[in-house]
Amino acid sequence: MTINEEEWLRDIEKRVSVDFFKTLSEASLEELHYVFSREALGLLKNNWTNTMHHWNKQKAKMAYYFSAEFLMGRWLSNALINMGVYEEAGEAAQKLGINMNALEEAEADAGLGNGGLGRLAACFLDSLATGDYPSMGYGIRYRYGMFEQKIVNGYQVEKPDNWLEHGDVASIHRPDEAVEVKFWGRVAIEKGKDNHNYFHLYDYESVIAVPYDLPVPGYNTKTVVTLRLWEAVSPDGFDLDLFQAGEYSRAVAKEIQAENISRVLYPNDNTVGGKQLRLRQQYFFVSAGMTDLIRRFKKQWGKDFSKLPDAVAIQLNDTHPVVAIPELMRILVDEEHLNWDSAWQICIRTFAYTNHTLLAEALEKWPINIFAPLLPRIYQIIEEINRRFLHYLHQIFPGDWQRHKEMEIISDGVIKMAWLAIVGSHSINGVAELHTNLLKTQELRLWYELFPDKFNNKTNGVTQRRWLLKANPALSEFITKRIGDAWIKDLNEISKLEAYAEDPTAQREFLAIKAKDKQILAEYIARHNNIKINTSSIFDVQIKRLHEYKRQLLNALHIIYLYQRLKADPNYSIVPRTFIFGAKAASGYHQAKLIIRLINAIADVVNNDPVVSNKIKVVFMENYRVSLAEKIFPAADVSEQISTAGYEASGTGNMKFMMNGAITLGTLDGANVEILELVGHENAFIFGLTAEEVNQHKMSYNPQQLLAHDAELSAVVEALHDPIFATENIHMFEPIYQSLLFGVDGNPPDKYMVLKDFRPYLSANKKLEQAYLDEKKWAKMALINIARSGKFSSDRTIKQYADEIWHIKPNPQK
Ligand code: T68
Repeated sequence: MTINEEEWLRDIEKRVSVDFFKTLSEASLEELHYVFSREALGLLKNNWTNTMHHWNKQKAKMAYYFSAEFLMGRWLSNALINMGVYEEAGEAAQKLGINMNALEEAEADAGLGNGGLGRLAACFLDSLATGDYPSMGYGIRYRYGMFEQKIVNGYQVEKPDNWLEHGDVASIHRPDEAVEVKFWGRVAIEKGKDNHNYFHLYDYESVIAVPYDLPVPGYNTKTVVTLRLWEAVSPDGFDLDLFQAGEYSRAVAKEIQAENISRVLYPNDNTVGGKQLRLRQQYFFVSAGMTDLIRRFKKQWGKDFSKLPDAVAIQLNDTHPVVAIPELMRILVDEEHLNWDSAWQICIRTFAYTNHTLLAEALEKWPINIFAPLLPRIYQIIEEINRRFLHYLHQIFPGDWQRHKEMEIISDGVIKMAWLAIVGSHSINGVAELHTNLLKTQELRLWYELFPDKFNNKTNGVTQRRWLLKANPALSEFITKRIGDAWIKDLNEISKLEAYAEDPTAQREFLAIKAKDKQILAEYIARHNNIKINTSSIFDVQIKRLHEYKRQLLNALHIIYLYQRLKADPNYSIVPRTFIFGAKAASGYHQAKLIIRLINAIADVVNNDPVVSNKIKVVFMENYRVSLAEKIFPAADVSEQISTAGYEASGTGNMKFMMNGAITLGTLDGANVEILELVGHENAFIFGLTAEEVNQHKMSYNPQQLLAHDAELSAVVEALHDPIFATENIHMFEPIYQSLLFGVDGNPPDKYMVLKDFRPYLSANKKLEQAYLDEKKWAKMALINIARSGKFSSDRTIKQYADEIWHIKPNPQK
């Protein structure tokens, strides 16, 4: 693809005039960014429409990715890169006196996701498009995405994320494709002429789902995949009569209630709240998506629904979209009049489910008293699925009542969405080898015994186009100069870089690039945090959601330890290090928020103490998000992946660090295990309990005993009461102290074994420091990490989903 510069510039000027009544010089950066984006949209328009036409005409089997979250980040530069016109667009911008970087910075992130799960969905779309796979994403167009985080006096404060403030830069509003979604109401049964019972809903409330389509262009291909996000609107606006009567609030109440559905993203990762609005969100986008895809199916295949599993594969991203299973049953049985058994077989063959967590608090269980009134017919269908499933269980395991009880989809007043997902799908996958094995042997053991063939692993991946090519242009050039650019579409190619791991020139050049990337980040930190950092220090980075199981606390305690050592002995030798954190805590997660406060307290002390501040610095980066991540990964030397083994399903940040030449300091958890398998202990710093050991220690572990034998560690923990950190009052960090020593909220003391892993973490840190001192050795390690990161491309992951679960093939336009 190319840009006709003259035309492009003329169009831009015209758009500025038509859309904003301004001249180029009057337009703001946001406005210019908007017109640039619409111009880019124009550029891919034909490829986009042709992609869908092509697949429709070919009746290609489609994969639909249903996800409550798509953490897309910025659109423009990524789209331009994939379209192959990034440079040209940059030159055109230059002609207008605009810097492409500034233009990029004017774009708000589409932060429609919490963390790993949402970002995985975004990487998958990039890989689907690049791999020419017939596919689409369905989700929710949240009016407000992941909250904006401010740090005020060391505390996290949340602000609404008004990401659409300057317009929706990249999507197309499609009211012509709107569909109706029904809530509440009652179920009527009617006898048909054929003497069958037919069900329908009456007295329901309608909400209209209006799609916004976001194009995701593949890299160096004509394929453009659509992400269809639904917005909720009221079917009949507001109540004019009430308005006339001056009852303004009541007049708009219905409208607001409808719009509330897509108002805001729930900011919890790895926990569920069980709020009715959340369920409304789930059914809303699922029902809209199902109606949409059935409509498309019928255009191609008419009413031959036996063809559905050959035409459609649906991937359920965690349990959030699992109501899709009873929703398809409702469509097939109630609307299309299939008999239950054929409909059920179609369902199973169509659906596949991905599990993203082993945390009990993240497993969705909907109370019947919330679910049944809101979705009465769907509830009936789940009851029927459950009834038939129990019947089946009785046949397979007669008399095994305990097992039946544990596997019931509805029990103890709740609906277990994961159980429904397993029963209604033909594939259940975990997201890393270890995670899948733990699912099989622990969390879902009974299910694995019942349906061994349904279980499979799909180790996560990330798109190298955003996380290496776009985020780290200098390193990308370094790689391409040596091995060509095939790695951009096939990351296995990157293994060729290993030939340069011991090449002195390559090592020197790599270190120079890293130094430059660190310099860029240091300047950002100087501007935003007003902290001056030493760019030759180790950049040690932990960026991810704040969660106790991810153990930012372990990292923080280590810094306290270093501080105490340095204070006690200013000559204590350590390699200068900058500890960089970025993390949002769910707004209701007090313990996590307090850990942010603690990190900031440590930063205040350490950064302002002349005795230590030339050796260690601590930086908490505000408002961690995709676009900020793109600035941090390239500058990292060390990748902190220190979750308690068995808790992090996979992790994907670990992979982004690896591609950017940072060394993993991590536990044997999630995909770290697979990174270690590839690079070996000589190229990673691995420490701590294994998942198995964590399990063994659960019963016997006593942190108080441990502290009694470790004066240094004890002093570190006591620092939580030290007024030098606890500046507001000495009890401000008491909940952290309590949770470590006594356990809070019914949890055992130090549930995540922070103290148990402290000493091993310390040793790993020492080793790491030593390795860093040897520049050549470090460069070699980094180059080996990059060269062996091929497995962690989401292109590989998507190919496995396509081949092994969806049975779809690449289908590019000619
Ligand atoms: C993450 N899960 C896993 N959940 O924690 C991570 N949860 O190990 C894995 O790499 C990643 O998924 C991709 O597989 C999440 O991010 C959520 O964000 C979430 C959101 C809502 C409710 C529950």
